[in-house]
Amino acid sequence: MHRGLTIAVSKGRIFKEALPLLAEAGVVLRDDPERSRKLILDTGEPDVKLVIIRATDVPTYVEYGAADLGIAGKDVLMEHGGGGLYEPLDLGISRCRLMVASRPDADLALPRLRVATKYVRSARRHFADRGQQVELIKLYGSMELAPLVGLADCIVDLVDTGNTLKANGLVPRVPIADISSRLVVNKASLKIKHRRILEFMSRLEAAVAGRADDARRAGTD
Ligand code: PRT
Ligand code: MG
Repeated sequence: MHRGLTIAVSKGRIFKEALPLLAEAGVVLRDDPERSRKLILDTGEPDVKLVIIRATDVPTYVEYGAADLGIAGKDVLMEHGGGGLYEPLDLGISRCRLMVASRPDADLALPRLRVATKYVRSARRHFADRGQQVELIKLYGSMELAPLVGLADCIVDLVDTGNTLKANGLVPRVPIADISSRLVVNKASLKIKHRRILEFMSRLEAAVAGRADDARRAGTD
């Protein structure tokens, strides 16, 4: 583990929204991430690096200390399972909802309901909490297709605008969780690099609070 800070992020939508927050917290990228194929990006501060990985790998890197900090969706963190890392800050970005969705006429009370999802753990917990026996079918993408081809009775997936569901003749049925991106921290790093990490966290927290103020002001105008 080097002495500076390594921050793990994924390149998709979270990255786009996280960059301005990181910049406000003093972490400015020196490489253009859209153009660069580098997996380790330098920042304006010589001892702070970003590592670019798959969204679902962020909790793993941080838990094992390959990165001190990371930014990951709550959906990914719920699937990973907590305990191995700290989750001190809700960044309020990349918001969406984890939902049960289906064709409008689907009966969700069916015995042995077939549920297709990438979110097997969250789906299992949701139905178990309601005492419902379901058959979980693990998929890695394009969940919306499953009910259309008879693979499943419903899906558990992320919904933002609802456009993807609509375009495929599906409707949202039951909300499971509100999702946003979180800062996660390696437990040993927090002890060893305590001051450095707390300082970074407080700057990031201020940037997030600034956003919330802007949003509130825009809402009342
Ligand atoms: O591609 P890779 O496997 O590396 O990862 P990824 O594509 O899952 O990662 P990335 O970087 O795109 O980020 C995914 C993260 O963004 C998720 O883990 C969530 O925390 C967050 N997020 C927020 C979303 C959405 N909103 C979202 N709407 N991730 C995915 N979607 C998808 C959803 O799965 C569905 O297919 O968008 C579609 C629905 O959008 P609407 O607007 O049509 O409802
Ligand atoms: Mg993607």
